[in-house]
Amino acid sequence: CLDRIRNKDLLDRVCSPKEAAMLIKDGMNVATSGFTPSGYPKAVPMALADLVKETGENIKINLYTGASVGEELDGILAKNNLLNKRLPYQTNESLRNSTNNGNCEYLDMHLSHVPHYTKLGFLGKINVAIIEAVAITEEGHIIPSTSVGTSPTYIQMADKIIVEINTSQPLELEGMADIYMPKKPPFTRAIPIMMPNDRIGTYSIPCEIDKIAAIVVTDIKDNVRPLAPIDPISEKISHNLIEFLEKEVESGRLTNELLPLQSGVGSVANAVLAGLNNSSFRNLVCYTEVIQDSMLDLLDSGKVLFASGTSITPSSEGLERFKENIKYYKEKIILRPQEISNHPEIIRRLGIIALNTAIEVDIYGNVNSTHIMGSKMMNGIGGSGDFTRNAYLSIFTTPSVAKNGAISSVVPMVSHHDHTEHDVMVIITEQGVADLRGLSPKERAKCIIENCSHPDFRPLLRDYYNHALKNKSKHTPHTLDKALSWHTRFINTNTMHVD
Ligand code: 0RQ
Repeated sequence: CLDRIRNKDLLDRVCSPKEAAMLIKDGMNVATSGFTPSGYPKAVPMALADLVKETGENIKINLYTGASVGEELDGILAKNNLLNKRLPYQTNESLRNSTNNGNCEYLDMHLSHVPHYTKLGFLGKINVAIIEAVAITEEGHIIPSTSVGTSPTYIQMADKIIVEINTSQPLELEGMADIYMPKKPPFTRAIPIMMPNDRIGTYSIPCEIDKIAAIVVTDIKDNVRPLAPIDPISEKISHNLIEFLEKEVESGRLTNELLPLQSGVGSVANAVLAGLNNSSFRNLVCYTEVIQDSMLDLLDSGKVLFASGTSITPSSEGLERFKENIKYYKEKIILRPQEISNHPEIIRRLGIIALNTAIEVDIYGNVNSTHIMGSKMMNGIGGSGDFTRNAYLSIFTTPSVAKNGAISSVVPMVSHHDHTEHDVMVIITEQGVADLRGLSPKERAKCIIENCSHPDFRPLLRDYYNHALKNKSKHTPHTLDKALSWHTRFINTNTMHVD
């Protein structure tokens, strides 16, 4: 154990998950490590749920994480009704249900805002932080596992820290993280990342040793999410994206090496990245949040030379591959705090190509990435807003229809706004590409309808637009009582098609 807990004085703080869970009380703000089911604590939250079952105590906490975490944290706590509030991003079905049926408040935040809000005290005091680690150093500093997320800030701001040493996470992860913590605003200094592979910090997260209240040793593996197999629609989207980027190269606006790439989460994003492997682009670099399977493939093939992110979250097979070749990947991957991976200053400076997925887009280029039919939360905005607004080139992909063709992903007006028309440069579906740069609202509407909508819905979209054009105000033509009628039609009849 001494290779994992390197300060002998800390050994007497090793305890059972149950003893550690007893530090968590009703009403506390509990912050954890974890970013996309990766590197999140598992033993202590499960013990907390057991403890509550055993004692019948009424405990509800506010849970702050880096981003989505797995079943052993979000799932177990949501199922046992232990969550009062949750932020900033999630992908867990039980938590999604709990949020949508009103049992748990959910605050969907830009991921770069989380460390910022925490430092400034906007989220209240952090009573306890639970952090998964591969080891604690002699000084009491924490070596994170497969994600860094908001852990540095949570550790800095928490009253007490519970460390979960996870022995299923290889010790060789040490050296992959680059921990740099900007000073509290206002009047902060420039963050000295000039190139995506710049290292500017330390391998471990600074931690006041006396704040470590409990250490739990576990070997529970991350409950990584399976990715859907790449389907023909995603392949076509990927093909359209590559063709668009090739035209950018031809026009001289990009070179064959493109620019640092950011890619979002989910099956479509994974397929889009996978397509790059067969493209003519070379020597690519990624400055992103999440490193999924397709990124490992790109690193293996040499197509991508280097990737900076805040978490590694491959499928279970991908995770085994990662662990087997960890020495190789350590030279090619840097994990940064999400404060740095998602920082607007760096995204703008590096000139990033941001690739994210929409749930729906509207004819003027507004994007909804989070809500189904305006009210039902899917996952959350994650880092897509951080990257989109500050990108060199912001691109959204989506299949043109959802739910077996019953729903058009191109609608007159989005039922929820995440990314506004001001931030969205390019929309790509399997039907084609809408390049919105420099276009006015009316020009955008024609471009999106004609290039991106599904032929089954295109005449209806043209009808909507032409009808709206007859109104007095012609800058962004809308007929307000019809703008959301496609959604209400779906809610009432299970389809957006008109009889
Ligand atoms: O639901 O599984 O119940 O059928 O939405 O859709 O097509 O499987 O796509 O897995 O790529 O996820 C936007 C949700 C896409 C994801 C989103 C339904 C569809 C299905 C999922 P079912 P697909 P994906 C970096 C950036 C926001 C955060 C982000 C996401 C389900 O990419 O969460 O980008 N993005 N972060 O049926 C009704 C529509 C629909 C629809 C799809 N128009 N209407 N339902 N669906 N379109 C990462 C981080 O920040 C951590």
